[in-house]
Amino acid sequence: MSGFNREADEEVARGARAIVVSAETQGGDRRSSEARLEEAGGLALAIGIDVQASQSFRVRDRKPATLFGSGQVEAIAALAQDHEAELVIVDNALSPVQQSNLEKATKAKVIDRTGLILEIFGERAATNEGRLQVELAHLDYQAGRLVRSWTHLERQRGGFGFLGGPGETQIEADRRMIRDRMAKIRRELEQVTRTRGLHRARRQKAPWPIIALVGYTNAGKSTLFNRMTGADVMAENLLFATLDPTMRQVALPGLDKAILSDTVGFVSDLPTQLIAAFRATLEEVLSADLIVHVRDIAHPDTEAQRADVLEVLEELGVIGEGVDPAAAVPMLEAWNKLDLLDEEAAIHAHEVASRQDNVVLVSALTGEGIDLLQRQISATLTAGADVHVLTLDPADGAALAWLHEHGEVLDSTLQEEGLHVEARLSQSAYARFRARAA
Ligand SMILES: Nc1nc2c(ncn2[C@@H]2O[C@H](COP(=O)(O)OP(=O)(O)OP(=O)(O)O)[C@@H](O)[C@H]2O)c(=O)[nH]1
Ligand SMILES: [Mg+2]
Repeated sequence: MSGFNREADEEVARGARAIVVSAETQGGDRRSSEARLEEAGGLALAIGIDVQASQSFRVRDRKPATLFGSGQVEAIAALAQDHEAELVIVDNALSPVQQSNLEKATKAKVIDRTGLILEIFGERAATNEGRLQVELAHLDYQAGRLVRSWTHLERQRGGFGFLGGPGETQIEADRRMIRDRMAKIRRELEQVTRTRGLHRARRQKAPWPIIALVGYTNAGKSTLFNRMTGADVMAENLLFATLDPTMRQVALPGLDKAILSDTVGFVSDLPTQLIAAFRATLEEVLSADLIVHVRDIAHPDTEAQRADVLEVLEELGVIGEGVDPAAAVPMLEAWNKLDLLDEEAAIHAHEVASRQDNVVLVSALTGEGIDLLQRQISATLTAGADVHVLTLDPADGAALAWLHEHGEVLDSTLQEEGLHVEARLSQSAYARFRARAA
């Protein structure tokens, strides 16, 4: 990323020596502290940071000034010194005050989990849109920090009543600059989204169902995508290997044509700024006809990861309260990395999966179960497909476009009561169309 924002918040250098610490609060977590630390280490590795040591600390109540207790802060400072760390990664969310106090205590640069994830996304963003989205998220993150330290200064100044001290002027100027830049990026993003809207309109002429792969980072989405489409997108043992969505045609039994889309992985505590910035991209992907939730079934935290993914999907309004289950986008779970399970675990997984009709066990690596997954995808997409005769408002071009995108429009004639459309729709598409019209 370029621009002034980098000067305000120095870049984290590749190869920087770092330690990772986390504050473990009681009962607040779905996964073990080791697993969390390991994941944080993986995130750091994703941008080439040289992690020397990691440790988690039990924190009974979060200290507003430093998050950690004073003895713990000393221990962290000693750990940083022992390892000559120039960077301390705190795998929690830090307030600006906590961050700056910890920097003073450790004499190292301190970044929190959100900052780290933003760094990774900043480095990975390859398309113009991706770069804009990440910069927007980063600015949003910084703006929050400036606002808070500004009120903090204001309070310090107390009731003296003189305005425009040097600090305040600087921060106000920074704030204005950030606001202006954010507005500019939003406009640019709108432009990009409009252009993409055109692409989408073009695609509507060829009404193919879209299948979206979603899942936790490193679950194997890109590997599965490559396996099913014969594509060659980057698939690596690296967190957030994929950032920009990719779409490819895919051959499925009994279907003329379908589009498969690979997209950014999720992670626990995905910064809200990032979800907001990526909403446009994700929404397009998630307006799919079918979501395949790819899970790393061999990962010790597979259940926690599943819950994290569902949480993000809920935040995006794909599932959860307010979404009529009948009108929700159908979802399948692909339990991936089957090859990594030992025999006993594999038998157990098969047993559990066989009791659910929306689970398929696969190995994207060996290809096992892929044919089954493809058949299941076809079956779900065509389930209960029926020809419906619908009457549309002739002025409602969007409704007709929707039918083209999610079903097969067989005939349309303009009549007195409106536009009569004959369309073949799957059960789920029909339910979604009715929910949309209501
Ligand atoms: N053993 C095994 N490894 C797999 C399988 N599928 C994927 N992998 C490995 O898991 C790692 C991550 O795979 P990706 O396909 O990049 O995962 P992703 O979900 O696209 O990850 P992000 O793009 O980072 O969100 C790679 O090292 C893959 O080789 C599988 O079925 N078995
Ligand atoms: Mg990927």
